[in-house]
Parts: sequence; C-alpha cells; structure tokens
Amino acid sequence: MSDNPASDVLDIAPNVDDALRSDKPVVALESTIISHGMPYPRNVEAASAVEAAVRAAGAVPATIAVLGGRLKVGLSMDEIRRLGEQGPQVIKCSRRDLPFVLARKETGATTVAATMIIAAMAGIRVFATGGIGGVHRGVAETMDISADLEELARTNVAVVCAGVKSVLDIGRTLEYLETAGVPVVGYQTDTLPGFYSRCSGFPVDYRVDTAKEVAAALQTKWDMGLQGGLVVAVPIPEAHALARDEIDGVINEAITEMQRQGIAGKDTTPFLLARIAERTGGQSLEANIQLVLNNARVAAEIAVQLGHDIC
Ligand code: PSU
Ligand code: MN
Repeated sequence: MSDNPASDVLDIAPNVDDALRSDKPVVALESTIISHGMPYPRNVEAASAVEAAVRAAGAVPATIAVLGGRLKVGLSMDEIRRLGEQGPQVIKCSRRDLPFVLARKETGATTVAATMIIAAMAGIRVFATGGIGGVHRGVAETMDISADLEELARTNVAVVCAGVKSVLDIGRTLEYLETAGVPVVGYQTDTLPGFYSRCSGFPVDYRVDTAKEVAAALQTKWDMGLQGGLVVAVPIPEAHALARDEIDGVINEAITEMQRQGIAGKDTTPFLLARIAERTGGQSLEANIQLVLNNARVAAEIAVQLGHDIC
C-alpha cells in the first residue's frame, strides 16, 4: 500500500502523467458519452476527433473510464474502440457505482459525476463533455435528479458543456445548481445554451467572453477554499445548431414514448438519445458530435489559461 490509497487503483497514462507533472494543460473526457450516448462506430470516431481537438488547442486529452476494476486516466485508441463496440453493455458508472465496479474488477463507462471524481484524483481541473445530467421532467413523480449536480457541488473540476442534457427540466436544474452553490457561466452568451440549439431561453448567472476569465474565476474559487466545480456552458456552433421548436417536438415525443414503455432511471438517457437520433435522421447525432468538439476546444483553452499565473 502506498501513502495515497487512491494511487492503488488509479492508472494514469504515461503521456498524461508527464503533462500533469510538468504542469502542462490536460483536459478530461468522459466515456459514458461513448458507450451510451452515441451509436458504434460513430462514437469511436467522435471520441478520437474530440481528443484531436483538445490536442490541436494545446492540451493533452485524458479520456476516463474504469477498465477491469482500475480507474484509467488516458485511454488508448484500442481501449476507446472496445468501449465503443460494447456500447450500453458496459456499466454506466456514476458515483454510487464506483466502489462496486472496482471491487468486482469490472468495466464501466464514467458519467460526468464519476469522471469528475477520477479527474480530481489525478489532478485534472478541466473536463469537456456534451451535456450534464440534471433534474428530469416529471421529477415530482420520479425524483430523478442526476448525481452530476451534487458532484458539481463538491468536486473541484470545471465542466465545459453545451448546457444540460436536452431531455431535462432546465429551470429546475438551474434552481438545484443555485442551491448547491454551483455557478453556471455562459461562454460568450447571456443565456444558457439549449444543447442542440444555441439558446434555451433561461439566463445564466454570469457571462464570460474569454477562457482567461473562466480560469480567473476558477482559480479564485479554489484559492478561497470553496469546494466544487463550475458549469461552463458553450452554445453549439451556429452552422450545426438545430431549430429549437423542431427538436423540442421530437424530444417531447420521445419522452412520451419512454413513459409508455415504462423506461426509468439510468436507462432513460440512452433510450431518449437513440430515439431522438432516429427521428431526426441522424441530425441530432451530428449536432451532438459537433458541440462536443467545440466544447473540447474551449476546455483546452481554459486549461491552457489555468496553467498561467492569472490572478
Ligand atoms: N448528455 C448526453 N449524453 C449522455 C450523457 C449526457 O447528451 O450520454 C450522460 C453523461 O455521462 C451524464 C449522464 O453524466 O448521461 C447523466 O446520467 P444520469 O442522468 O443517469 O445521472
Ligand atoms: Mn437519473
């Protein structure tokens, strides 16, 4: 046993370890989006392109997952491909799942919450994804609130996303984040992006126009000893955005179908995303890939700025 028990279960890829040791910018990437969020083989292509986007913007990508009971920070292309092929057969792993997946030496794709935990253990402070989990529509009946929100309240990692998952109750998710003390920042926008569309109609807490401003806020938060992350919401690039009314119609229809089939809990997102992709003839999938690529670039820029002495 080493002094730090975490290091007994944590495997950091050599190139990521080198970058962290020499204070070079690193961006964490999640794996549930690969296994559960997109179909094979587009998921593998997208994951590879997202890593390339991080590199092109001057940072080192570290895709995170649990493989054979080990916390892996920085997957090889082969490991990403295997996760992509297995798809929803691998365990979707959030905070509650980590101890069991590890103890049983199983393989799990990590959600935003689990990826934040592992990124923080490795010393990575910036993380890019598509959309965070949150409060589901119909919460009064289901109590379905993603563990991502509590994680944002307690773990010191900034999450760069295109807003909350398209299928959620945005207003209630923002209320929850406010209660939890998590700032929601609009990147070059005054309103929260609507995931597939550029605007949800809800205001953000703060607008920031540069990666440097985000880095300064993060540094200040953590220097003060305030625990938790930051949601950096970046609108999908104009050229790839879908019309809000149209996509909302498709999402509502998918939710109705899900309720009819009695699908609940952690299976809701994979079902809804697949259904929405089917109904938009793959347009939602393309938009999803493009927004993640864009978030990866912004996250890399923030990680670069965090490495500078900004405050
Ligand atoms: N948003 C997407 N696709 C996804 C997810 C979010 O567009 O696959 C995943 C993320 O990993 C997120 C998780 O952390 O869904 C949240 O799941 P739940 O609501 O079960 O906590
Ligand atoms: Mn849930």
